[in-house]
Amino acid sequence: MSCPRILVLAELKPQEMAEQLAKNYDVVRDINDAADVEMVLTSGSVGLSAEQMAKMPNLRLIAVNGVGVDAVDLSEAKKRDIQVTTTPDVLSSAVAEMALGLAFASARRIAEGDRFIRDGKWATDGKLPLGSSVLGRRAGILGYGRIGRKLADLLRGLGLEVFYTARSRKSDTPDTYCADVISLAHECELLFVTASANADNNGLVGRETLSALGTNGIVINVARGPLVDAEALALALTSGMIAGAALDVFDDEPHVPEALMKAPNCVLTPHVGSATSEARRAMAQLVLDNLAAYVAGKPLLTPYEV
Ligand code: 8YV
Repeated sequence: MSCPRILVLAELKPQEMAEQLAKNYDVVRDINDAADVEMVLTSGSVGLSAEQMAKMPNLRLIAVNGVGVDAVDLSEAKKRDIQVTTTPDVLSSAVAEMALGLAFASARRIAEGDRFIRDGKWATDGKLPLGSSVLGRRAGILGYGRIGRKLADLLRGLGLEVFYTARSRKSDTPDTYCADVISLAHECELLFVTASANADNNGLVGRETLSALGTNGIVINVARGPLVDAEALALALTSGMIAGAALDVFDDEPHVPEALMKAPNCVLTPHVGSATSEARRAMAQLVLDNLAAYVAGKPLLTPYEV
């Protein structure tokens, strides 16, 4: 029996997971050779557009190796009754610990200190400016889904007081609900962005939110670039309206605005929130399990309701 064909737009990692895929499927990488495929494997950042879907009249399943579906044209998928799967839960710890790491990197000037040494400034310029503590501060979480809640657990474990905003107040948490992002920013000094992105929350963290966060405030974004207004953020950093930022995600990856590159105390990482071998292996396994379920005509393990 021939292997089912699949268009792969984003490779599974680590390598042995890509090998498992190649063993069980006829992998196609050029969309122009994929007119007959029923399955596509993509990632949160690569996604799948309506134009791409149009090239695959038989498409039945979009398997996203990640949780963000903002780059997938969901309305087109719904219109064509194409199923979508994602990889929830298995990456939450990795993304949450990255957010925590970024908070420390910015507050304690870790990335800046590394550059300071490598640039030979320790001997000539003396000391770095003082950093600030993470422990003992008030944390705010924008987006209280799986990743936000995992992060909240970690922060509480470190003794931080945690506030959050989400579509609705949750009854099963000790954390304090804020009705909107501006009241959240008023309450906290470390503002973590973990919300999923959609057309309605573009630039949600903008000038007003940054001003509410205040001069000791630090913004940490591990969700999607457009949630934070990059121009307003660069200005807030340069003018001292806030103290720092740490960003793993950007509007137009892999391009990072010059203003953010030049902004003081702005830590930048290349969208690596889930990029640990443990998380990526678990994500890849879940992708493979969803594909196998689809091929066997069984229910998907982690369907995304479109
Ligand atoms: C992945 C992500 O890095 O899950 C997501 O939406 O952004 C990350 O976990 C991404 O899928 C890789 O492109």
